[in-house]
Amino acid sequence: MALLPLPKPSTLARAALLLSLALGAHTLAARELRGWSVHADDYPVNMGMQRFADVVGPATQGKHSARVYGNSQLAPQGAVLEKITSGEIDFAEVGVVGYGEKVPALRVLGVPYMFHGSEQMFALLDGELGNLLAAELEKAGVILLGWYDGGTRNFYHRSKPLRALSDFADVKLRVGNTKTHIDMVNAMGAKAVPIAFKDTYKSIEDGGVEGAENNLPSYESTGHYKLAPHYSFTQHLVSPEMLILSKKTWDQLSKPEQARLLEAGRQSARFMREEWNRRLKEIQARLSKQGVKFYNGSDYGPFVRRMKPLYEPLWTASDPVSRRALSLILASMAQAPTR
Ligand code: GTR
Repeated sequence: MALLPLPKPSTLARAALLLSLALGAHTLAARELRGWSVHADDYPVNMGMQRFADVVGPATQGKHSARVYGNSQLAPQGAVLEKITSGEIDFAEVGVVGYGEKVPALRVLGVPYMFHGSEQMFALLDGELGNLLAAELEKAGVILLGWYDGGTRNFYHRSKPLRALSDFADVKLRVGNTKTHIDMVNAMGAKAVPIAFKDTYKSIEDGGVEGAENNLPSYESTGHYKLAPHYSFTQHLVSPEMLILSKKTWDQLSKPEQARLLEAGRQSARFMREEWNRRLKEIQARLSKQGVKFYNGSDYGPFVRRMKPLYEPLWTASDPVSRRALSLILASMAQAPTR
Protein backbone atom coordinates (compact mmCIF):
# COMPACT_ATOMS: atom_id res chain seq x y z
CA MET A 1 0.00 0.00 0.00
CA ALA A 2 1.39 3.42 -0.95
CA LEU A 3 2.12 5.62 2.03
CA LEU A 4 0.32 8.89 2.10
CA PRO A 5 2.67 11.91 2.28
CA LEU A 6 2.67 13.55 5.69
CA PRO A 7 0.76 16.80 5.70
CA LYS A 8 3.01 19.89 5.77
CA PRO A 9 2.62 21.70 9.05
CA SER A 10 0.66 24.86 8.58
CA THR A 11 2.38 28.18 9.00
CA LEU A 12 0.44 28.65 12.20
CA ALA A 13 1.54 25.30 13.62
CA ARG A 14 5.14 26.06 12.73
CA ALA A 15 4.92 29.43 14.43
CA ALA A 16 3.48 27.76 17.54
CA LEU A 17 6.32 25.25 17.57
CA LEU A 18 8.97 27.95 17.25
CA LEU A 19 7.33 29.93 20.02
CA SER A 20 7.23 26.96 22.36
CA LEU A 21 10.91 26.25 21.65
CA ALA A 22 11.81 29.86 22.30
CA LEU A 23 9.82 29.86 25.53
CA GLY A 24 11.29 26.54 26.53
CA ALA A 25 14.73 28.15 26.48
CA HIS A 26 13.83 30.31 29.47
CA THR A 27 11.33 28.38 31.46
CA LEU A 28 13.11 28.10 34.76
CA ALA A 29 10.45 26.73 37.12
CA ALA A 30 9.72 29.22 39.90
CA ARG A 31 12.16 28.51 42.70
CA GLU A 32 14.80 29.81 45.07
CA LEU A 33 18.21 30.41 43.47
CA ARG A 34 20.86 29.24 45.91
CA GLY A 35 24.13 31.10 46.43
CA TRP A 36 27.33 29.68 47.93
CA SER A 37 29.89 31.58 49.98
CA VAL A 38 32.78 30.47 52.15
CA HIS A 39 32.20 33.47 54.47
CA ALA A 40 29.80 34.40 57.28
CA ASP A 41 26.75 36.58 56.65
CA ASP A 42 28.20 39.83 57.96
CA TYR A 43 31.31 39.61 55.74
CA PRO A 44 31.51 42.11 52.81
CA VAL A 45 31.31 39.27 50.25
CA ASN A 46 28.02 37.97 51.65
CA MET A 47 26.68 41.49 52.04
CA GLY A 48 27.36 42.07 48.33
CA MET A 49 25.78 38.74 47.43
CA GLN A 50 22.73 39.61 49.52
CA ARG A 51 22.34 42.83 47.51
CA PHE A 52 22.29 40.68 44.39
CA ALA A 53 19.89 38.16 45.93
CA ASP A 54 17.47 40.94 46.90
CA VAL A 55 17.09 41.92 43.25
CA VAL A 56 16.32 38.41 41.95
CA GLY A 57 12.63 38.68 42.95
CA PRO A 58 11.94 42.08 41.34
CA ALA A 59 14.13 41.21 38.31
CA THR A 60 12.01 38.14 37.57
CA GLN A 61 8.63 39.74 38.33
CA GLY A 62 8.42 37.84 41.57
CA LYS A 63 8.82 34.44 39.93
CA HIS A 64 12.11 33.52 41.59
CA SER A 65 13.77 34.36 44.87
CA ALA A 66 17.39 33.93 45.97
CA ARG A 67 19.16 33.09 49.18
CA VAL A 68 22.81 33.29 50.18
CA TYR A 69 24.10 30.27 52.11
CA GLY A 70 27.28 31.26 53.98
CA ASN A 71 30.03 29.28 55.69
CA SER A 72 30.32 26.72 52.84
CA GLN A 73 26.92 25.28 53.86
CA LEU A 74 25.92 24.18 50.37
CA ALA A 75 29.15 22.38 49.49
CA PRO A 76 32.75 22.06 50.64
CA GLN A 77 35.10 24.67 49.17
CA GLY A 78 36.71 22.08 46.88
CA ALA A 79 33.40 21.03 45.30
CA VAL A 80 31.76 24.36 44.56
CA LEU A 81 33.08 24.91 41.02
CA GLU A 82 31.83 21.54 39.87
CA LYS A 83 28.44 22.14 41.44
CA ILE A 84 28.05 25.54 39.87
CA THR A 85 28.95 24.24 36.42
CA SER A 86 26.43 21.42 36.82
CA GLY A 87 23.75 23.91 37.98
CA GLU A 88 23.35 22.28 41.39
CA ILE A 89 24.32 25.62 42.92
CA ASP A 90 23.05 28.71 41.09
CA PHE A 91 25.54 31.38 42.10
CA ALA A 92 28.73 31.66 44.12
CA GLU A 93 31.55 33.97 45.11
CA VAL A 94 34.99 32.46 44.56
CA GLY A 95 38.64 33.31 44.00
CA VAL A 96 40.06 33.16 40.47
CA VAL A 97 42.72 30.48 40.68
CA GLY A 98 40.34 27.58 41.21
CA TYR A 99 39.10 28.11 37.64
CA GLY A 100 42.65 28.02 36.24
CA GLU A 101 42.17 24.51 34.82
CA LYS A 102 39.17 25.55 32.74
CA VAL A 103 40.14 29.14 32.00
CA PRO A 104 43.94 29.25 31.78
CA ALA A 105 43.95 33.05 31.50
CA LEU A 106 42.68 33.28 35.08
CA ARG A 107 46.01 31.87 36.25
CA VAL A 108 47.63 35.07 35.08
CA LEU A 109 45.52 36.99 37.59
CA GLY A 110 46.21 34.58 40.40
CA VAL A 111 50.01 34.47 40.52
CA PRO A 112 51.87 36.39 43.25
CA TYR A 113 53.09 39.98 42.84
CA MET A 114 50.92 40.57 39.77
CA PHE A 115 49.10 43.72 40.88
CA HIS A 116 50.21 46.71 42.91
CA GLY A 117 46.82 47.05 44.58
CA SER A 118 43.05 46.83 44.18
CA GLU A 119 42.77 50.12 42.32
CA GLN A 120 45.05 48.99 39.50
CA MET A 121 43.38 45.55 39.48
CA PHE A 122 39.86 46.95 39.13
CA ALA A 123 40.90 49.47 36.49
CA LEU A 124 41.82 46.39 34.43
CA LEU A 125 38.93 44.15 35.42
CA ASP A 126 36.30 46.81 34.78
CA GLY A 127 37.69 47.16 31.25
CA GLU A 128 38.98 44.98 28.40
CA LEU A 129 40.64 42.41 30.65
CA GLY A 130 37.44 41.75 32.59
CA ASN A 131 35.37 41.39 29.41
CA LEU A 132 37.90 39.03 27.90
CA LEU A 133 37.82 36.78 30.96
CA ALA A 134 34.03 36.92 31.23
CA ALA A 135 33.79 35.55 27.67
CA GLU A 136 36.16 32.69 28.59
CA LEU A 137 34.21 31.94 31.75
CA GLU A 138 31.00 31.70 29.77
CA LYS A 139 32.60 29.09 27.52
CA ALA A 140 33.48 27.19 30.71
CA GLY A 141 29.86 27.27 31.90
CA VAL A 142 29.58 30.29 34.20
CA ILE A 143 28.42 33.87 33.82
CA LEU A 144 30.52 36.57 35.44
CA LEU A 145 28.18 38.85 37.40
CA GLY A 146 30.75 41.04 39.11
CA TRP A 147 34.39 41.36 40.14
CA TYR A 148 34.68 41.34 43.92
CA ASP A 149 37.65 42.35 46.08
CA GLY A 150 39.74 39.60 47.65
CA GLY A 151 42.09 42.25 49.01
CA THR A 152 45.81 42.12 49.59
CA ARG A 153 46.92 38.91 51.24
CA ASN A 154 49.65 38.70 53.87
CA PHE A 155 51.25 35.95 55.97
CA TYR A 156 50.68 35.42 59.67
CA HIS A 157 52.29 33.14 62.25
CA ARG A 158 51.78 31.95 65.80
CA SER A 159 55.01 33.29 67.22
CA LYS A 160 57.13 35.29 64.77
CA PRO A 161 57.07 37.73 61.86
CA LEU A 162 57.40 36.30 58.36
CA ARG A 163 59.23 39.08 56.56
CA ALA A 164 62.40 37.92 54.83
CA LEU A 165 62.69 34.67 52.88
CA SER A 166 64.82 33.16 55.66
CA ASP A 167 61.81 33.48 58.04
CA PHE A 168 59.85 31.06 55.84
CA ALA A 169 62.32 28.16 55.89
CA ASP A 170 60.42 24.93 56.69
CA VAL A 171 57.50 26.75 58.30
CA LYS A 172 54.21 24.85 57.88
CA LEU A 173 51.67 27.23 56.39
CA ARG A 174 48.06 26.69 55.38
CA VAL A 175 47.09 27.47 51.79
CA GLY A 176 43.92 26.96 49.79
CA ASN A 177 43.95 23.75 47.77
CA THR A 178 45.14 25.25 44.47
CA LYS A 179 48.35 24.50 42.62
CA THR A 180 49.26 28.19 42.38
CA HIS A 181 49.11 28.73 46.13
CA ILE A 182 50.84 25.47 46.99
CA ASP A 183 53.68 26.19 44.55
CA MET A 184 53.96 29.78 45.79
CA VAL A 185 54.44 28.83 49.44
CA ASN A 186 56.82 25.97 48.65
CA ALA A 187 58.87 28.26 46.40
CA MET A 188 59.31 30.58 49.37
CA GLY A 189 60.98 27.71 51.23
CA ALA A 190 58.02 27.02 53.54
CA LYS A 191 55.90 23.86 53.61
CA ALA A 192 52.47 24.38 52.05
CA VAL A 193 49.63 22.50 53.74
CA PRO A 194 46.38 22.70 51.72
CA ILE A 195 43.39 22.96 54.04
CA ALA A 196 39.83 24.21 53.52
CA PHE A 197 39.22 27.75 54.76
CA LYS A 198 36.82 26.71 57.51
CA ASP A 199 39.16 24.02 58.88
CA THR A 200 42.16 26.32 59.18
CA TYR A 201 41.40 27.63 62.67
CA LYS A 202 41.47 24.14 64.10
CA SER A 203 44.68 23.30 62.29
CA ILE A 204 46.48 26.36 63.71
CA GLU A 205 45.11 25.46 67.12
CA ASP A 206 46.26 21.83 66.89
CA GLY A 207 49.69 22.80 65.57
CA GLY A 208 49.06 21.15 62.19
CA VAL A 209 50.19 24.47 60.72
CA GLU A 210 52.06 27.40 62.27
CA GLY A 211 50.25 30.06 60.32
CA ALA A 212 48.51 30.95 57.09
CA GLU A 213 47.99 33.84 54.70
CA ASN A 214 44.94 35.96 54.09
CA ASN A 215 43.57 39.47 53.82
CA LEU A 216 42.80 41.46 56.97
CA PRO A 217 38.99 41.03 56.90
CA SER A 218 39.33 37.22 56.75
CA TYR A 219 42.11 37.22 59.35
CA GLU A 220 39.68 38.95 61.68
CA SER A 221 36.43 37.17 60.72
CA THR A 222 37.93 33.70 61.14
CA GLY A 223 39.48 34.55 64.50
CA HIS A 224 42.90 33.41 63.25
CA TYR A 225 44.39 36.52 64.85
CA LYS A 226 43.72 34.98 68.27
CA LEU A 227 45.98 32.01 67.49
CA ALA A 228 48.51 33.60 65.13
CA PRO A 229 48.94 37.20 66.26
CA HIS A 230 52.01 38.06 64.13
CA TYR A 231 50.84 39.57 60.85
CA SER A 232 53.46 40.65 58.27
CA PHE A 233 52.53 42.82 55.30
CA THR A 234 54.12 40.60 52.66
CA GLN A 235 51.48 41.69 50.10
CA HIS A 236 52.29 38.64 48.01
CA LEU A 237 48.83 38.51 46.43
CA VAL A 238 46.33 41.13 45.40
CA SER A 239 43.45 38.84 44.67
CA PRO A 240 40.44 39.38 42.45
CA GLU A 241 37.36 37.34 43.30
CA MET A 242 34.19 36.86 41.31
CA LEU A 243 30.45 36.54 41.69
CA ILE A 244 29.39 33.92 39.17
CA LEU A 245 26.10 32.39 38.06
CA SER A 246 25.69 28.92 36.60
CA LYS A 247 25.15 29.05 32.83
CA LYS A 248 22.61 26.25 33.30
CA THR A 249 20.46 28.65 35.34
CA TRP A 250 21.25 31.63 33.08
CA ASP A 251 20.15 29.85 29.92
CA GLN A 252 16.71 29.27 31.42
CA LEU A 253 16.11 32.96 32.08
CA SER A 254 14.60 35.39 29.58
CA LYS A 255 16.78 38.05 27.96
CA PRO A 256 15.29 40.91 30.04
CA GLU A 257 15.78 38.86 33.23
CA GLN A 258 19.40 38.18 32.26
CA ALA A 259 20.04 41.87 31.65
CA ARG A 260 18.55 42.82 35.03
CA LEU A 261 20.55 40.19 36.89
CA LEU A 262 23.76 41.24 35.18
CA GLU A 263 23.17 44.82 36.25
CA ALA A 264 22.35 43.65 39.80
CA GLY A 265 25.63 41.69 39.85
CA ARG A 266 27.64 44.75 38.73
CA GLN A 267 25.97 46.90 41.37
CA SER A 268 26.55 44.33 44.09
CA ALA A 269 30.27 44.38 43.23
CA ARG A 270 30.43 48.16 43.54
CA PHE A 271 28.71 47.96 46.91
CA MET A 272 30.97 45.12 48.06
CA ARG A 273 34.14 47.08 47.18
CA GLU A 274 32.93 50.14 49.13
CA GLU A 275 32.03 48.03 52.13
CA TRP A 276 35.44 46.34 51.91
CA ASN A 277 37.35 49.63 51.91
CA ARG A 278 35.25 51.01 54.73
CA ARG A 279 36.00 47.95 56.84
CA LEU A 280 39.72 47.86 56.04
CA LYS A 281 40.18 51.30 57.57
CA GLU A 282 39.10 50.10 61.01
CA ILE A 283 40.51 46.60 61.27
CA GLN A 284 44.15 47.24 61.97
CA ALA A 285 43.45 49.54 64.92
CA ARG A 286 40.91 47.08 66.32
CA LEU A 287 43.25 44.11 66.05
CA SER A 288 46.20 46.03 67.51
CA LYS A 289 44.08 46.56 70.63
CA GLN A 290 43.56 42.78 70.74
CA GLY A 291 47.34 42.29 70.87
CA VAL A 292 48.13 41.60 67.19
CA LYS A 293 51.62 42.69 66.13
CA PHE A 294 51.91 44.09 62.61
CA TYR A 295 55.18 44.10 60.66
CA ASN A 296 56.15 45.75 57.41
CA GLY A 297 57.13 43.41 54.60
CA SER A 298 60.68 43.40 53.30
CA ASP A 299 62.15 43.81 49.79
CA TYR A 300 60.04 41.98 47.17
CA GLY A 301 62.98 41.23 44.89
CA PRO A 302 64.11 37.91 46.42
CA PHE A 303 60.48 36.71 46.64
CA VAL A 304 59.69 37.61 43.04
CA ARG A 305 62.83 35.78 41.82
CA ARG A 306 61.66 32.62 43.62
CA MET A 307 58.38 32.77 41.70
CA LYS A 308 60.09 32.05 38.36
CA PRO A 309 58.60 28.51 38.08
CA LEU A 310 55.12 30.01 38.51
CA TYR A 311 55.70 32.75 35.94
CA GLU A 312 57.42 30.71 33.26
CA PRO A 313 54.32 28.79 32.06
CA LEU A 314 52.57 32.15 31.72
CA TRP A 315 55.35 33.81 29.70
CA THR A 316 55.31 30.85 27.33
CA ALA A 317 51.52 30.29 27.21
CA SER A 318 50.33 29.95 23.67
CA ASP A 319 46.62 30.66 24.13
CA PRO A 320 45.86 34.16 22.84
CA VAL A 321 43.65 35.13 25.80
CA SER A 322 46.38 34.43 28.36
CA ARG A 323 48.85 36.36 26.23
CA ARG A 324 46.51 39.34 25.91
CA ALA A 325 45.72 39.24 29.66
CA LEU A 326 49.41 39.25 30.45
CA SER A 327 50.22 42.11 28.13
CA LEU A 328 47.37 44.23 29.53
CA ILE A 329 48.56 43.66 33.10
CA LEU A 330 52.20 44.32 32.29
CA ALA A 331 51.33 47.52 30.46
CA SER A 332 49.31 48.76 33.44
CA MET A 333 52.09 47.74 35.84
CA ALA A 334 54.56 49.87 34.02
CA GLN A 335 52.25 52.86 34.65
CA ALA A 336 51.20 52.11 38.22
CA PRO A 337 53.18 53.53 41.12
CA THR A 338 55.64 51.06 42.66
CA ARG A 339 54.53 49.53 45.93
C1 GTR B 1 39.18 34.38 51.59
C2 GTR B 1 38.65 34.51 50.19
C3 GTR B 1 38.17 33.19 49.67
C4 GTR B 1 39.23 32.13 49.85
C5 GTR B 1 39.67 32.11 51.28
C6 GTR B 1 40.74 31.06 51.50
O1 GTR B 1 39.71 35.60 52.01
O2 GTR B 1 37.60 35.45 50.16
O3 GTR B 1 37.81 33.29 48.31
O4 GTR B 1 40.34 32.42 49.04
O5 GTR B 1 40.16 33.37 51.66
O6 GTR B 1 41.85 31.41 51.91
O7 GTR B 1 40.44 29.88 51.25
